[in-house]
Amino acid sequence: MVSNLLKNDELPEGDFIPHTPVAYTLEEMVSRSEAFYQLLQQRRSVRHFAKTPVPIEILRSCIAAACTAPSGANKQPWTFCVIADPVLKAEIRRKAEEEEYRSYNGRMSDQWIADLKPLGTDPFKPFLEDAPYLIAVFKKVFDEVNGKKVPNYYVSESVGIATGMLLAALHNAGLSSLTHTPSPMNFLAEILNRPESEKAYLLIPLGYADPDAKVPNIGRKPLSAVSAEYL
Ligand code: IYR
Repeated sequence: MVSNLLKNDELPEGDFIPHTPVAYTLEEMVSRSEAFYQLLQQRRSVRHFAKTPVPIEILRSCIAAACTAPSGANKQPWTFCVIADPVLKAEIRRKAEEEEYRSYNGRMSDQWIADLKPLGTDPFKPFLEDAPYLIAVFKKVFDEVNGKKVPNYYVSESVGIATGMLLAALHNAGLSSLTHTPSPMNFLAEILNRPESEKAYLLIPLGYADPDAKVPNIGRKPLSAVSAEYL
């Protein structure tokens, strides 16, 4: 009932601070937006990694960048697990390949398999051991506060945005990555001993691309096909 709603001047007050966004000239805005697009349009999903080590500080900065993402009620409902331990990587590969074998041999539709043909994917996932790091992204369906379950909101949207920002940050740092979706991926929470509140969202192998890495010859849709302007 409308009479139950609080009026604006009755709403509980938060703590507000001034915000001054960085200001650019119009020319700078045009050139920065174009340069950012040029940077991102070079990003590719990579499935062949060099075993060359990557300094952990780079990952920490990229994860920190991802965590600046907006989220429902600012709950920041994500955990980014960084895995370099070869034993854990081998276990993750073994479980992922087990699931993927079933997916490629019956769980995925013929149409799905046909749609994946241009990508050249298969159930074998050596990149899960070759990549120096895996980042397992978990969504926090709820928070645990003093033993109580407190809800989070728009969890998939929030974690999707943060993960997109992570991919952009990794690319910006000069690293290659892959958004890998072994399905189902409940095994990740088990292997990594995550709490009940966390559900696996995505697995991101990353590192330097192998110098001989090849990527599929596929393109992006033109802007006219993916946007509509109502000016
Ligand atoms: N998860 C499988 C299959 C797969 C599905 C989609 I949709 C892709 O864009 C790519 C792969 C795999 O990772 O091989």
